Amino acid sequence: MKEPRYLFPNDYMADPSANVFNGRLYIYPSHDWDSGAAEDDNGGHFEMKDYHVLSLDDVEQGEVTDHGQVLCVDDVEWVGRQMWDNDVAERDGKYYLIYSAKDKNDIFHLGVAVADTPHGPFVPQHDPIRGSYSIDPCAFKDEDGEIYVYFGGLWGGQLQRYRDNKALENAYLPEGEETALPSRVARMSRDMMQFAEEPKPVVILDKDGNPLKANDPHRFFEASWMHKYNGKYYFSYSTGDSHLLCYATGDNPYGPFTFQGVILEPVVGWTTHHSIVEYKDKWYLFYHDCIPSGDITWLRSLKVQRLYYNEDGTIKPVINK
Ligand code: FUB
Repeated sequence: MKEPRYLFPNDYMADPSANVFNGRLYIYPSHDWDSGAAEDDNGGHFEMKDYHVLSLDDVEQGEVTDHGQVLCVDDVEWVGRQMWDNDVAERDGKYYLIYSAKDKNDIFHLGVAVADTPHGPFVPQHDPIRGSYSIDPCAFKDEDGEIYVYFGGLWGGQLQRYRDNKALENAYLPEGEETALPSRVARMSRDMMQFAEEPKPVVILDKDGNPLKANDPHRFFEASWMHKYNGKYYFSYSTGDSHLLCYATGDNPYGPFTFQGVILEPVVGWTTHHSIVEYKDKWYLFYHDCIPSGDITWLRSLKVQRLYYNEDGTIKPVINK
């Protein structure tokens, strides 16, 4: 695979969470559309109202199956609008879709919906996960069977409204030399319906062991992803307003993680969001850009490219041609 592949030219989709279930590759994207909402710094133009599941068995040239709509805003009692990024994890033969959406007061939470197959349809819980907030869940299953959800996003993702898992009276976004706001991680309960613990900060350290600062273009903004390679934990994320995909590595799912480098330079479009997965002995980066829509930032297209590691375990930067 020499060139990146656009996966689904039939429709605009973004934020691909790629997972392998039963030997097939499934993609859980956000479903973009043109709602007519004006663009703003809080993502008011991302008015997504449903999810589709895509699957394929050959990433490089195989046919992509669209399993159709698997969950929509009207299916969920607590959701008001904006179904953003989602991901799926399997436990004991059931598939749990964890998604971010705004409640009827315009506050983001994470919800759970359950299915018997990886392609749904997914039956939603009546209420969001207790104590959940912000956006962009990544559901990571470790080799011991524990499932961890990484989440959080700045600006429209509302993470700056919380400290120590409590809502602040006034949002606070660190600036300059202050420590950057971290993503969060929580282990899921056995039944996958709740957090099994209070969410913890995902701390990213520089090579000197200091937490990344708010003015660092490599600091966390949104789009957490976790994968494991050769026993190491790779936490990757988007830097939002500096438009990079970066990664940091650690020895356990909670971190701390040490910053390693940039995976992908800015793509066409404001947002950048990805997942990394091994399928049929090859590693891939799934992401999106806005080239097909002519740089309309809320109409994004899914892409995939091979991803390679160096011998020392660092990731070779991916060139987005
Ligand atoms: O798709 C809506 C938002 O845009 C996601 O939640 C962010 O990660 C960004 O891709």
